[in-house]
Amino acid sequence: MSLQLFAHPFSSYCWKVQIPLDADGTPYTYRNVDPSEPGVADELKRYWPIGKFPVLVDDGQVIAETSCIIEHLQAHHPGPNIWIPEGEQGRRVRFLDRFFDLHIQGNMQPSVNHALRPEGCGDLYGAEQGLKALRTAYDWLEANLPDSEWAVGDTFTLADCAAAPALFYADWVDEIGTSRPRLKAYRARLLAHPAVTKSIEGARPYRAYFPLGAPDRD
Ligand SMILES: N[C@@H](CCC(=O)N[C@@H](CS)C(=O)NCC(=O)O)C(=O)O
Repeated sequence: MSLQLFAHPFSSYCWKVQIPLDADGTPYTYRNVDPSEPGVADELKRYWPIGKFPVLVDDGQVIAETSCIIEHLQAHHPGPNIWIPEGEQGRRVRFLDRFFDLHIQGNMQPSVNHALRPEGCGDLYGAEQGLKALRTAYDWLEANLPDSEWAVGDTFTLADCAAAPALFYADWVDEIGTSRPRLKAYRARLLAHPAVTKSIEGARPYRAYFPLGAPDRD
């Protein structure tokens, strides 16, 4: 078995896949696409011309898109965790996975893009619209997260793998704040999970990449 993960330690979507790999104790080779590692980003593009990461290469088979990668891991490299349960619980897990990717990550990204673009090329309107939608998504989570430890019951699933990086970085863009205690407490539980902590620590040397500053609270 040879698993290679083309990824960047600071990338939120890469955390989403590192978390289940590390939580299961699945062995893999980390191929860091950072510019300080010459040739790795070019190799990634040979496997996956779209160029987005993470990408998993499993004995030559290329798997892209984080939710699909986690589904592949569950099918072909199962560990102690069930990332996508069967039945109704599984449908809720898949829905929340989409929610965190689309409505949390997707709505914070315009602010990050705006801050990263060269002078005069930003999109302030898009960033502000994104922030409005991000706050609506926070409010929906505050009203709809369950009383259980994790997003769907007491088992850490794909939904929590998506939630951890999304809420970690979104809070830096627009703080969840004390008016959303349920969501704030859920984020804190996620950050304390050992596999999430590993990704947070691995990303620490790259924090200067984040254009909106890295608050010292995490
Ligand atoms: N829908 C994709 C999103 C992947 C994604 O946007 N990755 C970012 C890093 S967090 C990336 O590749 N950025 C570099 C680029 O867009 O060129 C997934 O779930 O895998």
